[in-house]
Amino acid sequence: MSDARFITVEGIEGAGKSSCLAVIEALIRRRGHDLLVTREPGGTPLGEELRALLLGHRADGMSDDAELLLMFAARAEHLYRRIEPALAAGQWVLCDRFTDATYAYQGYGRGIDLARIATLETWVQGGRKPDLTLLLDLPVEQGLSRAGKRSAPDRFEREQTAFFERVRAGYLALAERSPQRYRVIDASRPLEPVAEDIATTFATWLDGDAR
Ligand code: Z5A
Repeated sequence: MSDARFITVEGIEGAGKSSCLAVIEALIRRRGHDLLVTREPGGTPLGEELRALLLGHRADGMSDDAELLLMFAARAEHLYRRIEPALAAGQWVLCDRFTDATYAYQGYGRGIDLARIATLETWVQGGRKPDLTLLLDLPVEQGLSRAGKRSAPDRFEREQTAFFERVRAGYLALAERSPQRYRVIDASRPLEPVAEDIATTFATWLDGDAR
């Protein structure tokens, strides 16, 4: 049986996912594992086209249900073309966001019933879930301030603070519900201690309670 693992990284705007993904990637490669690094929405040619639709601005906006279904359409393609084949071939998968982002943003953020998301999750993923999810948690104001220093905001980044407060609370609720799978990292600190915490957390998970 393959010992490949599926690891996801989550967090609100400006949590520092990109920086932390590089740290985790280095840790996994250092242990000699073959690795696919990917992201959602995206990760395939069709998925990247859907990402552009999802993040882009339209004069007439986008309904919440359309947004939810496009997220899962991109995910179905991603699982079918990249994630499942990689895991089956023994390759580890490190993914920047996955279905927890749908619960957090479309569920807690937009207010879509979580049971409807769960139905789509079962349909698209069967029993597939990440083995480990690192949640980079920090206060919303701090995240928005970090993110604000970057380029022009996308459709999600233009949401108000209250939206991101709901998303953050949603992530923390998800982490509380699945303590076996989640590790919450205090991402409000400078990058160096955050990276050290990730390294320790990851090593402990790998050597201890991983499958
Ligand atoms: N979305 C959804 O709604 N539903 C779904 O199912 C999925 C996604 C899968 C795009 O995702 C949007 O899709 C996302 C949710 C939605 N929208 N939002 N918000 P994305 O992951 O591509 O977008 P993002 O959240 O903007 O991620 P990002 O670009 O990777 O940014 P980040 O997580 O904030 O990370 P960063 O670029 O590493 O850090 C931001 C800045 O802070 C940067 O200047 C860093 O140098 C700095 N930084 C990072 N860490 C630190 C520390 N520790 N101290 C100080 N400064 C730091």
